[in-house]
Amino acid sequence: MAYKFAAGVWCDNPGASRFGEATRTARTIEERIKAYKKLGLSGIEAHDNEITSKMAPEIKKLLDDTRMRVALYTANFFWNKKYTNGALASHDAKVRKEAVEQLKRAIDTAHVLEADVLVYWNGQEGQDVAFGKDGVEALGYLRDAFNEALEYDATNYGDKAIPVAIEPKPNEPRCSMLLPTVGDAIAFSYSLDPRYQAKVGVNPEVAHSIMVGLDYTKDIETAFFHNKLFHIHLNDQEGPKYDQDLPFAAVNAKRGLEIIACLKHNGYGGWVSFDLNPLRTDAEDKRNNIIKACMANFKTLSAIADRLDWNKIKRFRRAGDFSGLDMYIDSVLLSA
Ligand code: GCO
Ligand code: MN
Repeated sequence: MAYKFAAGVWCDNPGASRFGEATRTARTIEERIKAYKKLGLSGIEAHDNEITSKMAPEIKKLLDDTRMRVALYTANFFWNKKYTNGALASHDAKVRKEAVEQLKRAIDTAHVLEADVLVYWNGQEGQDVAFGKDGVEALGYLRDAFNEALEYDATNYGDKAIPVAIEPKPNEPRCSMLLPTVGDAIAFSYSLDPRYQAKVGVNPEVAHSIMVGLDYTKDIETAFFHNKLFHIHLNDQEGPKYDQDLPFAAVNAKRGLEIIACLKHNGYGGWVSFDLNPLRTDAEDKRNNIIKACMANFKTLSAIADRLDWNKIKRFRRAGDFSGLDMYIDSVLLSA
């Protein structure tokens, strides 16, 4: 099966962080699109401050010429200081109104770019200190904002209304974030106007599940069960710590194999998309190594997943022989 690979344009960055200045030059969006094409990606992802509404028609032309697509488009609700204490779910009605307007403009631009999914990442929605926010109130604001944006899309674009995927994250940048897990995001989707509930799914990210000790495969299985796996952000993470955005399966190959096997087993037909942060030590000519690593790991593990004998796996499961199962999986993985 041929997979469509995509990566965020933010994954090719100059390497500046809270703790150190840039170690690489900054590339234009056009340069990044061309570089991604060369790497073998067929999709890009972007925020509304990376591909603005003004840039969109030109960028769309370049994408068409290079036979690339926008896999994901999203409103940036975390960078601007007006969103320091939240955007769509802010306690401040003026901020919420501005955020909803920004979301409607992002929907318009997503249509110009013919993006496949509109993602909502929970960014600055949350609190840093005890008693910091009334979560019930905040979820209500978020629900109202979603309903307004979904209504806008349905009214203006009818059948072409774009699917929305919520990307949950438990913490970072806030200490406790609203919609921390895949389960929370799916439950939230059922609080929306029933006319639009089927339009809203999830975009689970490997690192975001591992950060709080959750199992990514269980998260995507839950999303499959609810028909809500609209998109995926693959990467890896070394247990509960800050969000690392490491190459997919670079830390845990067996879990990577399980993720791919789960995607295949459940007939996932969407984008295989990577959300990454290249190491600051990667110099100019190594800046896209992390994307290469993801594609190589995915392809290698995908070939191994095809060699798995599902009848055998089911027999081990039925017999409750989980050490036998683990030895079988190791034998397929490690003899590859
Ligand atoms: C993170 C998030 C973001 C989002 C992106 C798209 O850094 O924790 O993963 O990278 O995926 O902003 O909404
Ligand atoms: Mn992500």
